[in-house]
Amino acid sequence: MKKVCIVMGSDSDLKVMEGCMNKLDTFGVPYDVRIVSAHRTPAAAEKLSKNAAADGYGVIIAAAGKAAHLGGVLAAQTTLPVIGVPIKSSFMDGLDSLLSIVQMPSGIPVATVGVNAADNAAILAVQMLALSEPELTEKLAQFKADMQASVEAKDAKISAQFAK
Ligand code: RP5
Repeated sequence: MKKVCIVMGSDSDLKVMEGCMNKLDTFGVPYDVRIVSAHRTPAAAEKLSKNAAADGYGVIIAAAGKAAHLGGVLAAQTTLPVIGVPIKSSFMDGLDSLLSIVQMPSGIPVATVGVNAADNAAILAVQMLALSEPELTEKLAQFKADMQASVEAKDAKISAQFAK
């Protein structure tokens, strides 16, 4: 199975991105974790994205905050899909990160999830890998069924609680 490359702009993004790693673990999807910055280590960013496909990755998840150019810089130099995770920064509650990642120019998309939505980035990555891994499709179907059962149980509980 191809791996996911989780790239963070800083170790300060780690706490949020642990949610991504945990979710990938539940699906049994292999991943590597890197700290590479579009601004502080641009040569490493270029090397990572240019070699990502040959290094066995099927998708890149790029998490960054503030002027969050990491996802776009990685997407510019690989044909692999790149998923961007905007990290909630100290200013603007992450709106700066979100817009920096999502507003890519035509031709270089970054599939952007919500602010701090590390788990959704993992699920989206699993869905991409599932296109060539039937076993992951089965796990995704079970994941959705479990989620549905959980919400239905909450619905039954709350409707009984407020029944008149
Ligand atoms: C971005 O700048 C990182 O992704 C991080 O979210 C933000 C702040 O980085 P630190 O100053 O905490 O290292 O590049």
